[in-house]
Amino acid sequence: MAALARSVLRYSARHEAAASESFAEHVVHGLSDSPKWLSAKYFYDAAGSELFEQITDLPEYYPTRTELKILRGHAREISGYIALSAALVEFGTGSTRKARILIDAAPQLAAYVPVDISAEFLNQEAAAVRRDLPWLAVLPVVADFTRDFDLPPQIRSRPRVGFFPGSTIGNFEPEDAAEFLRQAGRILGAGATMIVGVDLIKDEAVLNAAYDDAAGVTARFNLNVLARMNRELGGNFDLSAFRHRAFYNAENHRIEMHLESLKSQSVTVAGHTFAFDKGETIHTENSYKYTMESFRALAESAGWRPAATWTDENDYFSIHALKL
Ligand code: AVI
Repeated sequence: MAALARSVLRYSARHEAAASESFAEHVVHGLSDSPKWLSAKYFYDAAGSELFEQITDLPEYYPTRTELKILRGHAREISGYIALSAALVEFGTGSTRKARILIDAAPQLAAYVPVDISAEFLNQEAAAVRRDLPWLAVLPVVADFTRDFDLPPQIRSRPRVGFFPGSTIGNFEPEDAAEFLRQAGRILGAGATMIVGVDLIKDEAVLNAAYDDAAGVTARFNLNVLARMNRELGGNFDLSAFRHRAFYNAENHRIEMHLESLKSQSVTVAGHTFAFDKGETIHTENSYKYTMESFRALAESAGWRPAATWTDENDYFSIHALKL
């Protein structure tokens, strides 16, 4: 598959100030902190997006496959939560594959509004959906879906259904996830429905393997952020002097990804020099896992009423329908 040149914001800023920073400012900010950290949104340059696509096909990475199975197996029931002549608003459309399953099962839909920060990628995807589904009004919106944005005026009088698959919500800190849901509610308006894919807490060995695959694709995905800093910010990271680490932090219900320095070293990037001790890490991602109940409680705290939940036979992944 061709590299997806998408730069979807897949991670909310850990610090409020970080939201408006440039990549260079962000790197200086995160690497000056103790412990060092970077926002996972910087994983997704063209190379990182391509590596993420490869991750979704790995035998160990169950979320994508499992969510697709739940969507296909329950598409008709899920479509029961979609009102007549509604608009489906997808937050952060990395690929339209999942939305198409819903659209196929919900002929009552009148419009599809994919929202993404990458105009080029979004317009390509929108053109393909228009070609395949000529009866559907396809109205792409170029926006950072983690911020406030305006819906197209054409859907002003239509019922709205939000769609946020992939457990991307797990890459937000829980308080940011609640804030995102609150904001999605404000954007979608009274009477809206939201359909959200959420990864579930499970056996730690299954979780650890999903983020540390035998083929080393997730390691390359993580290390790519160092290569990106070298390419874009004149960095001199030696990728062989860092290793990928991923583990489930049971206390905080999250997978943590880190890049661990294999030796004591100094690295220069964005015009600044940073010292690393041997064993010191850069914390690059959190991927929160929920129980069905803990996610429903989070949604309720954000003003949504949990209406239905679907899962797979192993209870690995869940899809929630929420109502405003
Ligand atoms: C995009 N997001 C839902 C992925 C996840 O599972 O948290 C990103 C990822 N990181 C490592 N593997 C996949």
